[in-house]
Amino acid sequence: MSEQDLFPVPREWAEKARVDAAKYEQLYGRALADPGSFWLEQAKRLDWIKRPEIAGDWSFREQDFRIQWFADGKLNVSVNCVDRHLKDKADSVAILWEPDSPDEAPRSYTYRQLHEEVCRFANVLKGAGAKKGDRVTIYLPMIPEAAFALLACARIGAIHSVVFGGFSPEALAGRITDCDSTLVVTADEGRRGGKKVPLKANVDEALRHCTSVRKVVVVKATDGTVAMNAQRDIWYHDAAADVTADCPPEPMGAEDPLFILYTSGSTGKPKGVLHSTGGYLLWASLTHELYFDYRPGQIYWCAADIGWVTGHSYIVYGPLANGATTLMYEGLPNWPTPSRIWQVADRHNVEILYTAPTALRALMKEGDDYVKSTSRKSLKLLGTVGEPINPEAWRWYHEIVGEGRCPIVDTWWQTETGAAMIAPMPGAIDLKPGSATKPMFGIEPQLVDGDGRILDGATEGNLVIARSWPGQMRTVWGDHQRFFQTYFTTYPGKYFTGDGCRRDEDGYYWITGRVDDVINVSGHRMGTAEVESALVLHPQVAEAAVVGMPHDIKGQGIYAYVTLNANCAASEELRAELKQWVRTEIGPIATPDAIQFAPGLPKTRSGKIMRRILRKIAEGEVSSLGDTSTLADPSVVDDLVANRVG
Ligand code: 6R9
Repeated sequence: MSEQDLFPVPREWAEKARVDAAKYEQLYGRALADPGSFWLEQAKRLDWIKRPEIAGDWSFREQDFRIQWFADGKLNVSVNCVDRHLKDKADSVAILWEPDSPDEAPRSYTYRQLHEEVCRFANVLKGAGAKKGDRVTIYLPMIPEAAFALLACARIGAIHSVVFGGFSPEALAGRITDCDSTLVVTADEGRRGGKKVPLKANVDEALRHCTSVRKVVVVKATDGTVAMNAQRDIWYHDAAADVTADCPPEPMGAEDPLFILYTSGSTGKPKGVLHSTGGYLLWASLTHELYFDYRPGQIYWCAADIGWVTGHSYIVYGPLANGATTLMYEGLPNWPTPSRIWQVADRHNVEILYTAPTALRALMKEGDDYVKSTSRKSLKLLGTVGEPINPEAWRWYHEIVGEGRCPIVDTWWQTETGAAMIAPMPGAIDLKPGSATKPMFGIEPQLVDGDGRILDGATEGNLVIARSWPGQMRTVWGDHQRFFQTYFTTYPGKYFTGDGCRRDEDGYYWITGRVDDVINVSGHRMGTAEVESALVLHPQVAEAAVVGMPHDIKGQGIYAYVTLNANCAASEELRAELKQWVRTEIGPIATPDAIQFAPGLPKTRSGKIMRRILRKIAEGEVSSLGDTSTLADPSVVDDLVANRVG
């Protein structure tokens, strides 16, 4: 299949579209020409305590750097996601929960029940001392209480920081300490693919290194035995029995923080990406409705984990702001069988499914029978996110899973952007497999060369966004300078995404992947610097350099070059030990796929590691290493090539 394949908008989609091709062009033009009135009108989709009179107020330049949206508005996010639907949707299902094991019964919560759960949870948090502006770290499995906890924080104005349940105690401790969380919400254990995850024990371990935490609220999820510290730990079910289901929402400024979410960058420790209350919610809600063409009554399933931004924006905030029925799944797409994801879709009559290319590639490998043995008749639209989708996986998703009838909505965005930025609006944009297609209203993408020159027409370059949008992150928690430095100095006056991108003759955008030292493993961002830091903590490691390597299922794998201390010998045992070491330091998702012991790394005379060469070797492209003459010791390259792993 060639990249030139075009899948025109089906007639029935164009006819019923909220936004068809002509309207897309018109609204896209208006949002750029008259952003003030456009965004104030869009803001009406939210319920405000005080409706804003100003839209964007921003500058990406150093002298007056600021990003604000709807700054004079006041609202509460939990009211927008719950209370306002009580008028006409109290008895429709808000959250539909599918447990890890198919033998267990699903659970569902109507908007009325969700209201009660959120208020009760909010009162428990208050009882544990949380108040407006406090940071609450949430380390939970994919259970309904995770959604309640997020909304409960929003209700009282506490800032949540969700840490993915697969992260290690060390990674958790770092994220708790960075934002001085006073409260942690966790569960006894998590369950995924039939395996238990000792969440509470991990919290206990993490808190040996943290001084800010006063209370730990523990949700009983599996009934596993856990140690409880009488001064510090509270069982959620005990505390919930002692509070009422009445909790007045805290009025919040649109610019007040809603949450922090840590994400990997190209340097140093993970950054606490901070999102706002008003602009973020507007962006999540608008993009959820338009990109998934969400209609009342539809069952919508975003198969991400709440520990990632996709879970925040497209399991919780976007769909609930729109009064949707959002399905939350505790387990893995391929357990206990590679049919599970489709079985879940059938069981709940899912109409909209949103997942990641890495999951599709893994399922594709198992063969079509696992798909064809299921019905999938309910499916109407299929979304993807997290990394570029290769045309083979796109075609499989379209032909085999969707039987040719479902548009594939490939959404490009980032933790930093809050919600989707470039994607095909299903009634408006013809599809090209592998292209995220066209920008959302108000998004002005540009491609620039290394010197920041704007490239016109069909071309390839670095992807920047030339103006602010409501869902943009507002700062890096505790380090506003790092925020400016990371995103606005490479190409002054523009937001730099870190992604490379091509634009074709039709103005379609094709994301080509990261151009910085961030790798994308199974759709999860990993800073190579983080893995390197973990490796050099090992007593036998002198130096480490980590790069991405191509991987059939994960998209990219982690390839680590390790130089040992003098007197330390390379061995298979040590290789296994180092892999385990990184797992323990960061979490299973950071486990290196390959470790090559290297007596020396290719460095310039000024001591900089030439990653370009290391990447080529990891990719197996040893015949095109380019110029190595500027290396301090060109001979190290021969050793690296000779001892390549894989
Ligand atoms: C939402 C999310 C962001 C990075 C981003 C890019 C890659 C995400 C993509 C995509 C091509 C898509 N990415 N979606 N690349 N096509 N549809 O994934 O956020 O975890 O912060 O990752 O993921 O490289 O810069 P995050």
